[in-house]
Amino acid sequence: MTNFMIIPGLIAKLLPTDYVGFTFFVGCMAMMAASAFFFLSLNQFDKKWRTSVLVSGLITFIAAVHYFYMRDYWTTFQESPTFFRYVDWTLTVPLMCVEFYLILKVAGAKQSLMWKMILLSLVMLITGYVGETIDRPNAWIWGLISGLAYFVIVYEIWLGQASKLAQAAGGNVLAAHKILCWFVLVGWSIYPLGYMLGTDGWYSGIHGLGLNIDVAYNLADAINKIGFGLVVYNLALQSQKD
Ligand SMILES: *C/C=C(C)/C=C/C=C(C)/C=C/C1=C(C)CCCC1(C)C
Repeated sequence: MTNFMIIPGLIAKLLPTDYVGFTFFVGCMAMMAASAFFFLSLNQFDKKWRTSVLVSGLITFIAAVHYFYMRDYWTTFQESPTFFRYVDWTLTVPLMCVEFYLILKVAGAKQSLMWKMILLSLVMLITGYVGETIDRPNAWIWGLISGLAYFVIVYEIWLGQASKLAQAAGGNVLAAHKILCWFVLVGWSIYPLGYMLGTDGWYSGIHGLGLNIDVAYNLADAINKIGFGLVVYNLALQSQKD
């Protein structure tokens, strides 16, 4: 490949034509800036909301650390850093499930709801990882199982117990819950699309679109981690005013 150069002991060169590397680079910056924003805003919130905003910051911070590593991995090897991608998600997606629980606590959400969502998210991610790495020939089957777990999460927050709690809470909490539901339905759906771009199956026809799996994942991460965090931040801000 002509796209990179390794000079031992020095940093790898990121070329302007390397658009995958560029999205990793911008991802580092965006996750870092968002973390600073959430952490530095903590003092303005009272106890009740501080944990939620703190978790928003932890999500983008954990992602930032992974992005710095993934950026270097990509510039050095020109290979998808799949393992660390999934390490990142395995830490941050359960934290997003915790966010749902935290904001619904006002309506009496139980920890069992949180654990159920965490378990579903782990099933979704572990089966996805198996399909992308260990058992690639059966990627579509693993993707399907992963997709089912994703579907149950979507059901839970849109129509299940979580949605009923949001209705009961009403006001700002209901409004924020609705937006988070859209993030999960639309924003998270970019991931299965990325998966199909990076694995073979009945859907391989979309490989011709010229999109790249890492660009899809990087874009989705920025939207979902920072956007999701901002919704929680805004909820804390609005609720403090009333
Ligand atoms: C910050 C990271 C987030 C919000 C990651 C979310 C990841 C997903 C929703 C992944 C879903 C997948 C499927 C639904 C099927 C194919 C395999 C996955 C793991 C890419």
